[in-house]
Amino acid sequence: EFVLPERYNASRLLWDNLPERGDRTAVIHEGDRLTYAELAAEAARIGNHLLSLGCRPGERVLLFLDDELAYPAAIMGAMRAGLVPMLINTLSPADLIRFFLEDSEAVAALVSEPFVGLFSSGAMEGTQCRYVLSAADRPWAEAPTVLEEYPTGRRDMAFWMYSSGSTGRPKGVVHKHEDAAYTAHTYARRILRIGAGDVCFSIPKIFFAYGFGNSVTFPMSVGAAAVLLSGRPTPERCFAAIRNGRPTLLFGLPTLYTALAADPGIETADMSSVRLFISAAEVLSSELARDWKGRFDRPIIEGLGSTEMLHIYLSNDADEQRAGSAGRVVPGYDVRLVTPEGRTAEPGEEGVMQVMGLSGAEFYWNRPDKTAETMKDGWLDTGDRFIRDADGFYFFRGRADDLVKVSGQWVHPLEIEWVLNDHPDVREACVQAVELPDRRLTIKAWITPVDTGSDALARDLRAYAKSRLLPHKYPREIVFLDHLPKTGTDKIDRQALLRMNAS
Ligand code: 3SK
Repeated sequence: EFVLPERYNASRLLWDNLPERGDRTAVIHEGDRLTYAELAAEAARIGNHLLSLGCRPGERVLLFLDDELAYPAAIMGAMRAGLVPMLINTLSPADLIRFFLEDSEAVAALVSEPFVGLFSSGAMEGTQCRYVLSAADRPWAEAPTVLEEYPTGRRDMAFWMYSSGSTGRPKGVVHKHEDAAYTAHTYARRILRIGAGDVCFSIPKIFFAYGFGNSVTFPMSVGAAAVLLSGRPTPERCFAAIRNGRPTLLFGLPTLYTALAADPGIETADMSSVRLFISAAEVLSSELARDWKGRFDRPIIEGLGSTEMLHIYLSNDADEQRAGSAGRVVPGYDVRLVTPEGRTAEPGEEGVMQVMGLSGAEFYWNRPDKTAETMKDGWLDTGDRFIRDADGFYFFRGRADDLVKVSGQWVHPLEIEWVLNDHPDVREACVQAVELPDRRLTIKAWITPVDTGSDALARDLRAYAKSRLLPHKYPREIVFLDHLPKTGTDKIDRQALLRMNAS
């Protein structure tokens, strides 16, 4: 049962460790580590410093931090002071940072050393942001290490993330104090069975809702440790972090597992400490999942979540997995599939997924239009099409809006993508509809080959797609690339490929 007092502040996820677990390791970063007592002291310094600058409860503080020791401290310290931290993607360019500052009216920014140049006084001009604090300088170093908890309610605004969405400007997703505790109670306890002995290592970073749970709130909820990796998560650096940090829970994404599996370092990688591999955000290729299990003797547990729900609400688990499935409903969430006629889909029938659960954001900041479109009567409309099998496993079928008519017939480009991803000569594939000069749509595939691309391989891939799908479902155009472009959260950057195509 999940019960929180009406007066609740999410910083308790950290502070509740102090009576019994203050001496345990909380975070490890490049050879440095902080115990829970040390992390709470640093969090208190940051919260006190922000208050001493004149930041007031309810005001936003923009965190532009890489995964380093200051990140969990800043989140927890700001929330304990009643401030509202915003977790921002550190790949954001200057004009997007300006949009975040203007949209949120953030009064201060905490910034990792490599990004300080993006926050010059000129760049802040005309915004409400009065202070830019460099994490490397630790301007809070002399602040008091005791910070009284601001009396927030469990349903008060606690922290924000921005959801990029497929089109339009990003939307501020406003989370409540109870949301993080709920995701720890549901997914982390029931699916991961996380305990104090666990060591979490999330390659996806903390600014991503997935990484925030994996590296911050999940380990804190039980007094476990988190390994943080700043900078680019190249396979070599990931293997080193695993070797040194000995994680028990390894969190990745399909593209990251693909990169690790393709790297020569995989041959000697020591994964013996890992009890569960976790993947989310995109469909994992069945071939990769099979090869990984064959190599490391443990499965990759696939799940699906969203920034709006804060973490994973559909998941496979250690005991039962279905290849290509996002899993079953995580206990604590309700999921329904709605048909175009507005009824609940039967098993095997496709519908657009809606999800409900206590960790769901209730609105987007300043966006009543998008809030009304997406959040209705407690249900969040995900815009994802799924089917559910008779055993309750959910299978992604594409976005609600990605059906395209090619040569007069409906095609889901993703269906073709999945097939190509299973071809032994394909490392990674992306399939999308593109416009021809005469405005008709055609299907194009961007492929990273295992070896080299050639006309013969392109012919083979077309024949392969035709042999596995209806004959009209094959890519008319195929382009071979060394790498597919990625977004800040390591998903394939589909928009970038479309832009490349148009230019
Ligand atoms: O994309 C996902 O599957 C996801 C998972 C956990 C938390 C947040 C997100 C977006």
